[in-house]
Amino acid sequence: MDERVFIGIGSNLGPRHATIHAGVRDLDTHAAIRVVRLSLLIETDPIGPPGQGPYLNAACEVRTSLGPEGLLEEMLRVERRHGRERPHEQRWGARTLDLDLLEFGDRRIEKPGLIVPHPRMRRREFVLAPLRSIGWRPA
Ligand code: A4P
Ligand code: MG
Repeated sequence: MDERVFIGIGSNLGPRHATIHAGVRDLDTHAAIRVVRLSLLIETDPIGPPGQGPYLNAACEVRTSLGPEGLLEEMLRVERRHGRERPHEQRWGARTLDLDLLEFGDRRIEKPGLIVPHPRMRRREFVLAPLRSIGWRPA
């Protein structure tokens, strides 16, 4: 369980608080994932297409013995379990639960389905504000 990982969390559909807490609990329930810190849940204005409600954003720090692909797979599974439906969505549209892999140790990954560190996190206040609340800022 030695890789230090940060995950960005967002929700702007349904019971946002409950969904975020349940999603984090689901991650922690996995035998190879341990959530060590959860940030404040911060309300933010939506960036993207008009007509969506405000987001709750958060971030968590986890330790895992999974590789990056294995962890992403589990994150996508948790999103689906909480009602995330991708085929109907427009880019940056409303979603029940979004889990983004922000950093995975000091690894740099650029594959079609996985880019780490997350390319947009440094310029997004909705990612940075929760991270600040757990005392971490991207390098
Ligand atoms: N993928 C590649 N790299 C990663 C990664 N590091 N972490 C692939 C997670 N997924 C990654 O994801 C699409 C595909 O990206 C995944 O299947 C995975 O294989 P997605 O969740 O459908 O895409 P997304 O999160 O909508 O896209 P993106 O581009 O990561 O979105 P952003 O830039 O994070 O924007 N406004 C507020 N206030 N708060 C928000 O949280 N979020 C977004 C999404 C827009 N506006 C927002 C918020
Ligand atoms: Mg995402």
